[in-house]
Amino acid sequence: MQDLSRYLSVSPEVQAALDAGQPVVALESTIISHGMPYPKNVETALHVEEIIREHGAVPATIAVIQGKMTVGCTKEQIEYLGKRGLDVPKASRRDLPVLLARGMDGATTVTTTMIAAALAGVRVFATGGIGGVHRGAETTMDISADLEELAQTPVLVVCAGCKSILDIGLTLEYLETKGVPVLGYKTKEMPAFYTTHSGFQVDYEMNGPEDVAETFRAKLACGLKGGMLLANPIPDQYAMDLDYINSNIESAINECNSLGIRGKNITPFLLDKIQKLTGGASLEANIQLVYNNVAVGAEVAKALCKA
Ligand code: PSU
Ligand code: MN
Repeated sequence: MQDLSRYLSVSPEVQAALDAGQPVVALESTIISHGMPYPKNVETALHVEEIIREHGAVPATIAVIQGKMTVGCTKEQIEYLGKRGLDVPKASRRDLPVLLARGMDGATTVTTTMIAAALAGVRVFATGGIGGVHRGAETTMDISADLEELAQTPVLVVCAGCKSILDIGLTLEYLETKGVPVLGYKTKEMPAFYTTHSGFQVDYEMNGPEDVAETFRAKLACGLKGGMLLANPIPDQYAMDLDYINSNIESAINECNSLGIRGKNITPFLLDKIQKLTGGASLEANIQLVYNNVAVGAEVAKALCKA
């Protein structure tokens, strides 16, 4: 096998934390380049790192920078990813070999952030939302690579559930088939990103970071392939009105379909459209739920580091 250092670069701070058995939380970069507008994206990404530090863990923002999976981006790199926005290619598993071979940049999705985190030895990753089975997938076959990654890569992903741009029921069915535990953080209901209610149940309710860490430890110890999904509901005071957000999601999906948007452009298009339709209210909710998730991610990473 080729020397991985040609393709993987771990920052000195993250490497030192990993070597010392200290908690590290991975963060993705598609949310920076494709998920939020500049400069809110950069402000959010930097504040997320502060929150993780306040909780006593080390943040590791991940992106592909000049052909290297970079685990622990610098402030300057985060600023660059945020400013260049959509000009940074969205990097999923299938894009990775080309970006690495050509020395290109890439914004890592949940999928590629998990890949780089696992290669570096980072076990916990916090973000906003994951990709899933899209509505209408029975004809389009639009199913995010994030679900396959959860099935094969040993990283715990903290998210706020899935948005109703997805078919939440089918996403849960898919995860069940793939053997991915879907855990609710202090809830029995699968949260729906902007709202705490979806009408679907999670597999198990977790009562705190230790409970999550103990469950993940058992999975790893037995060599059960793949990761786990921890769904953490948006705090009540930031949750949006269900009918309001759903009607805007509906309009965004209709426009997406009538414009014939396809493939990897669908999710970024919908996120942007929803932000515009709600006059920025959905962006504020999105930011707050990410803050909430990284705090839980840091606590779980700490619990995992205890013997
Ligand atoms: N959902 C969000 N915000 C995001 C994404 C999803 O609420 O930024 C991003 C994540 O990076 C996720 C990706 O991994 O979109 C999924 O894209 P696709 O649906 O094309 O697989
Ligand atoms: Mn897709």
